[in-house]
Amino acid sequence: MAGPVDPEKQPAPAPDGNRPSLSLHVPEPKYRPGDTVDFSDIDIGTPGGQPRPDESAHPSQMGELAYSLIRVLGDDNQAHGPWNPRLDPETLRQMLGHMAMVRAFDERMFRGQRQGKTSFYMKCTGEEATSIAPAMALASDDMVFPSYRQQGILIARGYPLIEMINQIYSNKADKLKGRQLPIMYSSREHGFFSISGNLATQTPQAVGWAMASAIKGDSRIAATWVGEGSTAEGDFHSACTFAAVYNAPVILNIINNQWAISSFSGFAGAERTTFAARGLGYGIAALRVDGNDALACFAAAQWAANRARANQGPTLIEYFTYRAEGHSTSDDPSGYRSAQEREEWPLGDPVTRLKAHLIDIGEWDEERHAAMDLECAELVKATTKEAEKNGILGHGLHHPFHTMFEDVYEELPWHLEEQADQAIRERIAKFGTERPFG
Ligand SMILES: Cc1ncc(C[n+]2csc(CCOP(=O)(O)OP(=O)(O)O)c2C)c(N)n1
Repeated sequence: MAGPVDPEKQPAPAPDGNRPSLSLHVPEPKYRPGDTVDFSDIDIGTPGGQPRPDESAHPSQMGELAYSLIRVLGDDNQAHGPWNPRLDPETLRQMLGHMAMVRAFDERMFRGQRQGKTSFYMKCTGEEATSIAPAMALASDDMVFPSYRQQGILIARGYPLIEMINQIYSNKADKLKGRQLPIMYSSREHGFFSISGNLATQTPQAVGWAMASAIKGDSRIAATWVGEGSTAEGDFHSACTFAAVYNAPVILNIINNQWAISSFSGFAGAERTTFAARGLGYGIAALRVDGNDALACFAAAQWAANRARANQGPTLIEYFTYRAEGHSTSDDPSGYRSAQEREEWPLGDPVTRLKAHLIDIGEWDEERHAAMDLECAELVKATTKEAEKNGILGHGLHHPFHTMFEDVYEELPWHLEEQADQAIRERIAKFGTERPFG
């Protein structure tokens, strides 16, 4: 049987006169499993070397910021340049604490999946700064439309850990009643829009929400997060068009972590230009930021939030980072990329870098850091035990079966009522009760 067609390997058809035969380029990642990785061709610029334009600057006057990298933390662990947000030590420690908590949470939930307590989990290792720093730069009542790798926003906004775990376990205390894939949180009180598994749908929703906020004369802005792979979806481009046309008070964050499961960023266009540069084509202010530098992430988000709040329009921010672990618990990255990539990533680790900065300015030390890590791990462990009382995967302590028919329609349509009755009758006939497991 014929294999997949590789246009580059097809025999060239006979040229028509003097015209060359056409061909396509199919992107191929530089490194595959076992390959030696050399990232020295990535231009990471100099910390502190990027200009900081006025927050009302016209996008056309700041084009270079879509191609360079805004960086603040240097190899000397000091903060440099005009993008230094000059945060006080207490705020820096808080930021570090949120990142440590996300890491501890991710570790335990990942393990919980391996132990069969949940069906699914997604870590954000290496990308913590890209959700926590922007969340801290926004007002607590600004509306966020995240993707599935922004658990850091909920942690930064003080969402109870136990609610996150109940949702991950889909247990009887799960506020979403088991209707969402584990990790697809939702919290109206925390301004956290329901996560959608359909990639990029959150981007036009964020723009629409921001437009509505402006129409109502409100002062709250919106922010959305989307993976670089997902920017290939049409929804993202509709979002950009609406944001630009109506000068919507919105921040479009692209998390470029280099991989979309096993597809490298080249399949979404990274070989041609930067993701930040997409903004320029729409007339949207665009910033490209070292996503492993928490101070640069904060500064860029603050710049964009001030701009939106002052009716100066939307900003698109590309956070240049690296997905240090698998896409999810269902993924094994050793099958498609070199294990060396993580070690060789030229922008280091966001937690290590912020920690080193705090130590360098005399506001932190190794002992306090170790104690904080331990405290986070203990808290997550204790909360996990608490959540387990409400049930884990397969233990049947979930919401009653018939609730799947509730909350969608104000009045249940007749055909669903029929289905509900039939399902409950069959369940009782089989198990003698509607809730055979508890
Ligand atoms: C519309 C749509 N297409 C495909 C998928 C399957 N899918 C889920 S995650 C994912 C990769 C997304 O990668 P990226 O946007 O780069 O985000 P990352 O996972 O790296 O954070 C794909 C293809 C989906 N959920 N929705």
